[in-house]
Amino acid sequence: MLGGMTVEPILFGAEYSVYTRIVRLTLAEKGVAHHFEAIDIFDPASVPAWYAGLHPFGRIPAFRHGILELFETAAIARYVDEGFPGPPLQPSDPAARARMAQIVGLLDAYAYRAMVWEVFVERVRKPLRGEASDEAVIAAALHRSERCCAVLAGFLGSGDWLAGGERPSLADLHAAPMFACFRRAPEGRAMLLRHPGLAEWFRRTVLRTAMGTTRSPMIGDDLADDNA
Ligand SMILES: N[C@@H](CCC(=O)N[C@@H](CS)C(=O)NCC(=O)O)C(=O)O
Repeated sequence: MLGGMTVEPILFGAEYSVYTRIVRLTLAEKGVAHHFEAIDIFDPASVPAWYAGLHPFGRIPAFRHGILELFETAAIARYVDEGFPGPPLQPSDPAARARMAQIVGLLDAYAYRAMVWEVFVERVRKPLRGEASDEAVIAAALHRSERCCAVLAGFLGSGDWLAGGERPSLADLHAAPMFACFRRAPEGRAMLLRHPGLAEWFRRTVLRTAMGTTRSPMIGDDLADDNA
């Protein structure tokens, strides 16, 4: 364990949160015992004042391990992988590792807002709240989501995992919670059907990683609507 820190880490976040789920998945895949402290970032009145000291940008998740405090999911996931025993979640080959980092970067920069907020939230969550979906936002986001799917399908090729190799990596764990939301929208499911390799990757990831034990209350069973 890095720095000889033997205390259990604490993850601050919410079970409904895509980014919190990425860290929960990473901790589960590594088998790291930890504490979970709920922070409902979308109910600002419930967020304790001290949380601003942990995450100066007011997002979730945040992470504490002994004296180390971290925010930004990709950094937390890398620390969990490198700082704890358990199966390695990053390729050792430099090129594959760079591809993994590239995928994590593109998911953050180009996929999350389009696939989660502008497709899933617009199409699925807003109607549940009695609000109208903004069709123009969805249409533009589907265009950007298609680019993400095409690029990821290209990286996947005929392999099992996004960064290549025989095992899931942090790239798969970063992508899966975003796709779990995206495919809740009919347009997201239809897009995945047009990228069958990616659809099969999602199914494989759900079945062969800790997706089942880190379910989001917004999603439930990630494969429930497989035939819908
Ligand atoms: N760059 C951050 C993004 C985290 C993020 O956007 N988290 C969402 C929840 S999944 C959040 O806190 N949203 C609150 C808000 O946008 O006000 C990371 O990698 O951790």
